[in-house]
Amino acid sequence: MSADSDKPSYVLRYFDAIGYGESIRLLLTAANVEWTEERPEWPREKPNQPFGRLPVLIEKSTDGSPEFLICESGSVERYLARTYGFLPTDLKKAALQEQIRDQLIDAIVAFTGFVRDIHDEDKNAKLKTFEEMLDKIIAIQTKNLKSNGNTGRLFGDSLSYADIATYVFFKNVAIGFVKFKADIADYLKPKLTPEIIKLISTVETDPKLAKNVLKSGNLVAAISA
Ligand SMILES: N[C@@H](CCC(=O)N[C@@H](CS)C(=O)NCC(=O)O)C(=O)O
Repeated sequence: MSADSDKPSYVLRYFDAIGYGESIRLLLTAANVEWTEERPEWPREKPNQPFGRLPVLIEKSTDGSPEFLICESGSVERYLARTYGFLPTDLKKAALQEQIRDQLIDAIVAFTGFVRDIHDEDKNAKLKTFEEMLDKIIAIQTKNLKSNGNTGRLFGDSLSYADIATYVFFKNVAIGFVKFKADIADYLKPKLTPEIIKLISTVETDPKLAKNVLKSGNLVAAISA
């Protein structure tokens, strides 16, 4: 399916990692817009970014209006999700999806604390915090998936922002975090419920995402191996 030429095109500036870039990649893919990726030389390019960090998204319109630059992954994701219909226009319904993403990011930040801490005692305490958050996330998401009829979707019957954010969270944990904690997938796998496994497989096989979803790794394979 070719991208629509009346839609803006995009450049995503990010590192070669799942991290905070993958939900943006998948939203751009699902939106069926033209986009490319740029890997700035780091840290040389750091001072040239709006907030000094990545990701940064550049939107190029088709009507000659100036480029629109936006950073902070959550803001970028919501901008795209709202623009291309992966978040509902109803503010309350949208907030229910946004809260899911924010809880997931808290767990990512907790894991980053574990990675950065060099003191064993603190390090283990941070890992425990991450693990507790992970348990909570799995329990909440499983309940949400059950109340949506166990269809592999968190809301309604089509791909949503919350589905993408949740899929990317588990991709970060099972594939992205391996280089910091080699046994993380073994730790995660027994905790995953059938409802979450179904969400992962539903997102990974969604035709809208087919072009790019496997480039950062096959999550279904990673959690079933
Ligand atoms: N709150 C920011 C965090 C962004 C962030 O931590 N970016 C990291 C990469 S994942 C970065 O740019 N690191 C390089 C640096 O800080 O110099 C967001 O959500 O976009």
